[in-house]
Amino acid sequence: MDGHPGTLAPSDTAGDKDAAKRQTVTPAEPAPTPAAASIAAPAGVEAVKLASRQLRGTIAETLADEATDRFSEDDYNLLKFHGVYQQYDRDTATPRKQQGLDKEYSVMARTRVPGGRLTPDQYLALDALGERLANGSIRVTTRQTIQFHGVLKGHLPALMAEIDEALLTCFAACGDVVRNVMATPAPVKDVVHETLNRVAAEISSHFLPKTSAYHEIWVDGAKVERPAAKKTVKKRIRKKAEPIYGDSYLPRKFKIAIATPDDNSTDVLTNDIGIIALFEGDRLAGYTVAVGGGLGMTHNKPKTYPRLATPLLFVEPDGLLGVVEAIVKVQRDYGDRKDRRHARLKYTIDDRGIDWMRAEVEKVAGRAYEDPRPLPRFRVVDHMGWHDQKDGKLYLGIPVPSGRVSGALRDALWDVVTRYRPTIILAPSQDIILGDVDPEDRDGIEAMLRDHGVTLAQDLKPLQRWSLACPALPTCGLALTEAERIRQPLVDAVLAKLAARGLDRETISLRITGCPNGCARPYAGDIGLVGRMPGHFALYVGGDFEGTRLNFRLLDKVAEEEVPEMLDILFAAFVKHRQSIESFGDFCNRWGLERLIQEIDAAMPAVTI
Ligand code: SRM
Ligand code: SF4
Repeated sequence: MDGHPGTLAPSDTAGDKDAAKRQTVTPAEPAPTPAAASIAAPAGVEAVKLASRQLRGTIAETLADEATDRFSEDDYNLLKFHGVYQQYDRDTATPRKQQGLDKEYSVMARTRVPGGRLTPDQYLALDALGERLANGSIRVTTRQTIQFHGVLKGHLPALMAEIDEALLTCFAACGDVVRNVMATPAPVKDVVHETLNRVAAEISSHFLPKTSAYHEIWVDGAKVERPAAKKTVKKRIRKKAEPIYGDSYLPRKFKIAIATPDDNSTDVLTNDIGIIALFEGDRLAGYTVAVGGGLGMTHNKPKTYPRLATPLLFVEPDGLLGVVEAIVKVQRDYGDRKDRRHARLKYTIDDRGIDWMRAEVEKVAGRAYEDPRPLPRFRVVDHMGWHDQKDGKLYLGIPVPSGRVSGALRDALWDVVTRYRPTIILAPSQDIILGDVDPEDRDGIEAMLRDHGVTLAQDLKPLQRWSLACPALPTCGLALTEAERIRQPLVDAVLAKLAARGLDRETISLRITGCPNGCARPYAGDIGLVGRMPGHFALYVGGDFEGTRLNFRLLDKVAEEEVPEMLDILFAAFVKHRQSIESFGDFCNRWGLERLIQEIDAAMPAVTI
């Protein structure tokens, strides 16, 4: 589909101009009412969804067409619902262009793994697929899933079919639907943790789209001869209604996480719906449900901004699914379908008010709810290293730098999982937890990991353990800077500054992203580095480690090599002026933007702000 008359390329979101063109941007206007939405002719991605015959489009036809190595723009948009993003190698694009060659296209595929739980066989199957059909690695994401990069179009059907054989799916891992539901990763066998996991899995199943398109294309489709796929797929279409989503699905991606105040590993308030389970001892009293979290923004577009979720109501345990469904339906009907940059629930709420939201949710659910219960202070638990599972078994958190499982770490995990068969939990910190370990296997596992040269949690300083980076270059079409590939040297350089001031044992989180979309949740940590333009980052400080306060932008365009020096000015002030056991994030927040800027100006007058 070509862009409709209102389609403009955004100027500064993306490094990839093609990706920028794919985004439909229209001037911001009030969110449409359901009636208004039905009168206006759907455009852009909305029109693609509506015409897609429930997410089929021409994906099967393009798969069968061996003459092309890529999908059309319409199918690019639909593929997301199938967990697949078309990408190209950004490292080789320019040199190839200079030689008159086309880009090297491939796809990224993302699984859907509620709460990040995998069996050992599932993990081994995914690892093997990473070797055979992707770029030789798998990657743990910040929402507890596994991604494959560098999958060639011709390998995609096999990849998807084998993921299905492993009893996993990529369906609804991306797209305008409820995405992977996150839960606290600790595999502790107690009422609290088991409840969180069960609930995450129930919500995830409840919101899986009902269309049989995924099955037809990737499961049935993979069983038929490729040239016959087009005909066969057409014959097999079984139309199922989408009772929750309708034919246009949601206006935009929709994210849900669950946590307890005792462990906010999921950064629950950064989600469209953040569910905070409140226990009285072992008894689940119910949930405070918060709405309107989301981090994506665009530089220099103040109408886009990160936001933490606002507590909306309290619901008893049995009422949770009902209220979550009502919230999703309100967003389905009132979310902005004209401007995708204004289409998340956070904007619906800010445009219409939290009281409107509560009233609308109660109308859709057909009942009233209690006010949200006050929340105790949040904590974030360190799941790396060995921990007691409370059932006689142990779990081991293994740091995975930027979530990338490759090289020696990948070999080590393969050997450990094959030999000891632990359960696998993908953590929101991009790390891997081995669960259900017999205490007598502890030494053997540790020795096996050491033999492969794996760095264990006890070898790392807090900053190394608590730093995240998104993939950015070379795969992400929206990246303005590096992130994953510079994480280690950058973290080491910042750590050296901390060490020189005796601060290297401080618990400080550092989150790096290659653009302002916020995939490694940079606005919800102590320090955020957000790709601004090639080689330059915006520096954010003043958030809290527990994920309950957003940080603020201190400097706009800091050269990558100057980041440690800039932070060192703040570390020096922190050492001198911190109050009692105040954390670095709390200190920056207390001092505020102006005073911190004065400090930087005094130390380094020539800095560009
Ligand atoms: Fe993200 C788009 C990677 C978590 C906000 N994200 C992308 C894409 C698909 C780029 C694209 O649209 O072409 C990235 C693929 C890069 C690649 O090469 O793999 C991408 N996002 C990721 C992952 C893999 C980062 C990671 O380091 O693990 C995470 C996958 C999670 C998963 O398994 O589902 C990931 N993305 C997030 C998060 C964090 C979270 O959800 O907890 C956010 C911020 C929270 C939020 O949604 O507001 C996030 N991603 C975005 C946005 C901005 C959305 C917005 O409202 O403006 C985009 C761009 C978009 O949607 O237009 C985006
Ligand atoms: Fe890509 Fe990183 Fe930006 Fe996400 S934050 S869109 S992964 S560059």
